[in-house]
Amino acid sequence: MSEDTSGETRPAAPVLLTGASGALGRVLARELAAKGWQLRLTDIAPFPDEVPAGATFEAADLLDRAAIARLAKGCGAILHFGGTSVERPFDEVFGPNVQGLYNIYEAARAAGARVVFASSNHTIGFHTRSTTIDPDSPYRPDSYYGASKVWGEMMGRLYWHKHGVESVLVRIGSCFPEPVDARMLATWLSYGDLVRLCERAVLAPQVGCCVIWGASHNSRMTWWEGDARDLIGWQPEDSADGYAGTVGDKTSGDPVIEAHQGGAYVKMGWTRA
Ligand code: 15L
Repeated sequence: MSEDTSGETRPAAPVLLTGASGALGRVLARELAAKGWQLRLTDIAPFPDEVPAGATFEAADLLDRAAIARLAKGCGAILHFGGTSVERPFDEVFGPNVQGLYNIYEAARAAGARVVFASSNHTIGFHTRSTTIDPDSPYRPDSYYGASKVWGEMMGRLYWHKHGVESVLVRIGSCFPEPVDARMLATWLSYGDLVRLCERAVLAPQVGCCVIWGASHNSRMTWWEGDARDLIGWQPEDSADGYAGTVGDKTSGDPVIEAHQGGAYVKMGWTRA
């Protein structure tokens, strides 16, 4: 769907942003609207900011299939940031992150839209920190939340092979204003790098169904390699390295947490001896 062959920085068609009222959604809404993008914002929660110029907001539940299809109609891309974004009891994850994904992909198929999916490092959280993995390494979800993101990635693959719906599956590390602990010296994704990543994921000419590791240019980011950043034309510009002096000693003290890429999520609900 890209329009970037002539250097365009705006998609020709509107872009649907789900999860617009969440922390990352609000950043994307503000920054992409400022670039002149036509945004359709949606979330189950009210949008807490002033709706930016060129954008509209409509509250919708991801489980409302008809509403999601209507919102996606005429869009060239869906930035899917909606759903449960942390570990929760299974029943709270299942609806938005499993059934909701079906509604998103059906809406994308009907609209002929590309999906940029906010996946997570918790799809692979049980890989150890001494291992370097690539997008073809086995899934090792560390939580119901992580397993739901695996399902989202599987839907992306299914809809690409069966229906030709393109997806950029962004395995976000830790996207916060700044790193707050030692793990984030590896996993941190700055807001600026997130916005530029989403921009390229929407504008890149052809993406098929590809995976991007959502982390900034952190010299300790040695756990993840071999993604599709060259295909979409994205390189991170920020780095967590400058925070090493302030957060480098902030660890949990738990050897299981510190051994695994997913950090604290691996110990949530843990019952293993
Ligand atoms: C995520 O996927 C979560 O959405 C976020 O709240 C953090 O926990 C992040 O992963 C992380 O691993 O730091």
